[in-house]
Amino acid sequence: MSDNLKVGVIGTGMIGCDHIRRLTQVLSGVDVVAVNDIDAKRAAGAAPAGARAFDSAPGLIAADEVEAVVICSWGPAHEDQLLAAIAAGKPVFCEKPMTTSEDAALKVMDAEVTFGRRLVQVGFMRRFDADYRRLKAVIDGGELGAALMFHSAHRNAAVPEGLYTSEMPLNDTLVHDADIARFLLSDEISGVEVRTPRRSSRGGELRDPTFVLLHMGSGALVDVEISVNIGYGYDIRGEVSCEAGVARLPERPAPVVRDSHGLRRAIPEDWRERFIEAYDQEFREWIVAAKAGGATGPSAWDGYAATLVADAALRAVDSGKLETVAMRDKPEIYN
Ligand code: NAD
Ligand code: ISE
Repeated sequence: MSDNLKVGVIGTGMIGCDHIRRLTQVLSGVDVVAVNDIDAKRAAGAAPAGARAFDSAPGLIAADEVEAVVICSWGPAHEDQLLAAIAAGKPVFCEKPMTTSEDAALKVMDAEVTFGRRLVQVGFMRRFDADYRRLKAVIDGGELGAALMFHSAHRNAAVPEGLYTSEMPLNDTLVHDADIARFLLSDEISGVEVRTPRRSSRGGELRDPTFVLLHMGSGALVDVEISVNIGYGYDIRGEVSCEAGVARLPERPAPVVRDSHGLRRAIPEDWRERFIEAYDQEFREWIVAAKAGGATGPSAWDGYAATLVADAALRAVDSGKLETVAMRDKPEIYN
């Protein structure tokens, strides 16, 4: 009998299929034994050899052959699926955003705290990216002194048709920058301001780009450019200004091309390409933790923090003011 972790994947859209590919073709120690999607045809088409396509997510979560769950459905569906996995005592990897409301995030945390230990890992893959990890090591090393500002740019080439609403740059995209700011600066976010510059004509009615200012507990400031329709590629940038120096993410390795357009390097097309190694590493570490019955890295606490920031950012768009982020006390299982 194989001791591979037997996983069920819920949501077989873009990232669900990409994760099924890495779980079946790239990583070891894991088998995808079950899939589910509200679109049954899509689930059947995505099921790897030997996997069973379930017609309901609760059915997949409860199945005896499923030891751990991977949730890649749309954000609003995550709450019920997470609660079912926790009730079943099964380790669960959930794509971001963990939830789309504070109330839902609190329910997930309460359920996990009642269970008594971590089961939930949230898909903030930047924490597993080697460049971000090295950047954090420089900041934590202390030789640059205290971090004062973090400049983050999060640029998507294009908006997937029908996927984006005006809220999504904040509750779907900003959550990554909020999470990585908390990770890099080892601090919580206490307030959010949002400014909306002149609208790009590329996005039609979409509010794009968006400029966000995150106030950290220490007083450090984080500015975030969210562009979801920039056209030229998927461009993630980050630079931390400290008391005694500045540290930034390196350029991605890519061939340097010289031709009639000049000297240039390719920019990744989308998140799949830019963060391919980070997703692999995130699942490598998750498989080890899930086999031991738990989770590692970004927790439900981190998912809750990001949800609060997205909520505050949405309020800040309307108010034009600094909106406070007030977190509850951190439960012991997240320390
Ligand atoms: P998608 O629309 O391509 O796929 C989502 C799939 O979930 C669809 O097939 C849909 O039918 C299915 N679904 C929706 N509700 C469901 C339910 N209740 N039960 C079962 N299936 C359901 O979207 P996507 O781009 O794959 O995004 C999925 C999730 O992953 C989102 O939360 C998104 O924010 C997140 N995501 C994360 C990253 C990352 O970089 N970490 C990248 C892309 C997407
Ligand atoms: C997508 O859902 C992701 O999570 C990507 O990492 C992010 O860059 C993109 O903006 C989101 O739509």
